[in-house]
Amino acid sequence: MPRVFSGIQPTGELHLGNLLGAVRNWVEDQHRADSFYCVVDLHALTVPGEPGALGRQTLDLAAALLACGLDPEVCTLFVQSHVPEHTSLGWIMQCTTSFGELRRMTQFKDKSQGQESVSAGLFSYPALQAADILLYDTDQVPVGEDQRQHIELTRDVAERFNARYGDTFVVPAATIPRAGARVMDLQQPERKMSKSTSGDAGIVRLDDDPAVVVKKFKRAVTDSLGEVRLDVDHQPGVTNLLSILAASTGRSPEEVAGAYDQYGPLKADTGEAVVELLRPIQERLGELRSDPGAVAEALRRGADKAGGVAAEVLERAERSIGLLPRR
Ligand code: ATP
Ligand code: LTN
Repeated sequence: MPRVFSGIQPTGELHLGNLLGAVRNWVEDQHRADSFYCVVDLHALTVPGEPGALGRQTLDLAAALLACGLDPEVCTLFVQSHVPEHTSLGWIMQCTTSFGELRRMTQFKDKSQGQESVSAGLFSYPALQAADILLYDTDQVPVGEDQRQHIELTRDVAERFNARYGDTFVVPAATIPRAGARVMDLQQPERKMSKSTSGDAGIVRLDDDPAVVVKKFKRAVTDSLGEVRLDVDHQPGVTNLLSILAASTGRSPEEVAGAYDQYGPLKADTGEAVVELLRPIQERLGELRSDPGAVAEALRRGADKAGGVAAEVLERAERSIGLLPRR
């Protein structure tokens, strides 16, 4: 069985982009691969947050992932800070990654822009991400399009380490979905929908009321061309709606584009399709939120299992380098 690993930051509530770009595929992958999914709370420390809020956000995100269909009996769901091997290998990865490589990362450029103060952690973030992935002998990393560059860096770093110290790490590959890999903000369709930067009208949260979802799609920004075509450059809003409708109904964007010639019906149908997609998730989310003890217990078992694998791989890496063994 292939090994799958992916991560998500507890920086806010899960949204439609997370679901279509990543989490939906995690749910499928858990049945065909040995799958590890991690709430990367240490990555969330790279940008300022409300003191004391991270634990609650971590538990709530874990509940949302279970509501989406992750089954803790089938996959391993855990919290990054519960497995300290991540930071140990993270340091080793920082020392295997160059300043120039990190400087080229577009997520760093986006997230540091306009900030008064930028943490060193935000800059070295992709080295910790590489450690997350390499610690599990990962073959495949299911992510949205925005993470492609980080996975490429992880491959480069793994290959460099293997060449320098001998064969140690499995070199992973990104798996990016055909439809839904880049869901855009409904109000600013040239920007991706994001937990931490989208405004309320631009983002569809997993627990938005059905009436709210329909309204957000009705008000989605389109253009004045009056044509329904897949054209990211000239019609980013319309193209986004077509991609969302396609990804939500299992059709191709081309097929969906051929079925509409007006914006009103396209917006209404996309809203309805998303409401249907979210309905079963919202039902389960209500149940899970009322039993936080069960979610915390699932995370404890996940960390025990993940920690076993991570400890072995970290020790392998330390031996490859030639650090003095403790015993
Ligand atoms: P943040 O705003 O804090 O960076 P985010 O909303 O971008 O958060 P992440 O936690 O960084 O979400 O990403 C979790 C997963 O969801 C990743 O695999 C990422 O590629 C995917 N993802 C995030 N946003 C989108 C999007 N708009 N469309 C498709 N996939 C997305
Ligand atoms: N960088 C990712 C989150 C992330 C991740 C990972 C994804 C951290 N570690 C390991 C895949 C594998 C993001 O910003 N979405």
